[in-house]
Amino acid sequence: METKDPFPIDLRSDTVTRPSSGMRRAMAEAEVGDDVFGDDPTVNRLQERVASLLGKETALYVPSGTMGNEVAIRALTEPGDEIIVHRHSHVYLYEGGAPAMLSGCSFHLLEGARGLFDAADVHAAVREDDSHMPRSRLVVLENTHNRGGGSVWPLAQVAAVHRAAREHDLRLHLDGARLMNACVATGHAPADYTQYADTVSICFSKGLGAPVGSAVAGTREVMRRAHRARKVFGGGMRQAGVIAAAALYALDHNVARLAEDHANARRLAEALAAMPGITLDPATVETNIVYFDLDPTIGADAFCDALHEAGVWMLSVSAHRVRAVTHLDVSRAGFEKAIDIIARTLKACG
Ligand code: TLP
Repeated sequence: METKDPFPIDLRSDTVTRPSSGMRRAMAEAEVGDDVFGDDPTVNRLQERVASLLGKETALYVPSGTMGNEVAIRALTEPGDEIIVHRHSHVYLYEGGAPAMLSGCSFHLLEGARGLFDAADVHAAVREDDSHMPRSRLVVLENTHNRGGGSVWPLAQVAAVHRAAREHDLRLHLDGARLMNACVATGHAPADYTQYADTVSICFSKGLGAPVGSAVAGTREVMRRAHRARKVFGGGMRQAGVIAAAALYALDHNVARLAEDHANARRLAEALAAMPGITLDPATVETNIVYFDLDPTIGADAFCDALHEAGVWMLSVSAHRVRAVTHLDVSRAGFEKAIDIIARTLKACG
């Protein structure tokens, strides 16, 4: 594993990683064809690999996590349907209103600590069968939960939510952009979670280090609809084997090492928690995402600007809240350097 430790140290997201030389070699050597005709051998290999990894009949390669979620939503719903989802979920907050725009769906928003909810919340959210009301149709879970701080869904809670959904004949989509983080953190296999989902999306371009690409998986019947939606949404790609090769490389080389990102996140969280002016409980850091709060006298925008200047990049997410995400382009030594810079910047801001 090469250690690049570029400077500045970019912790805004795990999407910022650059393909390693091994990954670039795999991309350069990829066998390709026209994937809209279905004959890119590398894309086909990736799709088979993902279907088997996720325990689903078939999988579809898509350009982004957003498209993976949105083709799944389009495949599982009809216009007028309502989607039951946590109010901090990616599909609601960060996909530009796509379920409304592309699938004609509205949302029923749930509360719950760290992006999680339970079976009782689903029961309470389901609408009566009454023509005045939208039709409850789909539950979306996010694992790990991004805004929830990289939180991991307990398996029993996923099973209970799934049971509740089925009692009302609802479908379930799992936004598994960081599902591999959940698996590495818990030791569960992906299929342990995905057995409860009709469709599941995963991303190669987050902690797995690929430059682009996601996949969505499900039954052949549902994925036929998803495949159609991918074309309609403009996601049909041609010689996509060049990027699918990066995803295959990521699955071969970058899954088990997510444990290092989790350890680095915990180390960063412990160091931040010890700094005056920062509120953070390191025990809440389960995977690679660290959120922390600044004293009311320190604005998150000003703090992040000062940090940026000093060479550590983080995201200001609200007035006094900041996000840092660990990933494979920053080693433990890089984090020690970042911690030093953060402590000095905080002192100057305080
Ligand atoms: N998340 C990005 C931003 O959009 C916030 C990030 O930096 O974390 N599901 C989840 C849970 C995600 O966190 C993301 C990306 C997506 C879906 C969408 O993936 P892309 O960016 O590939 O469309």
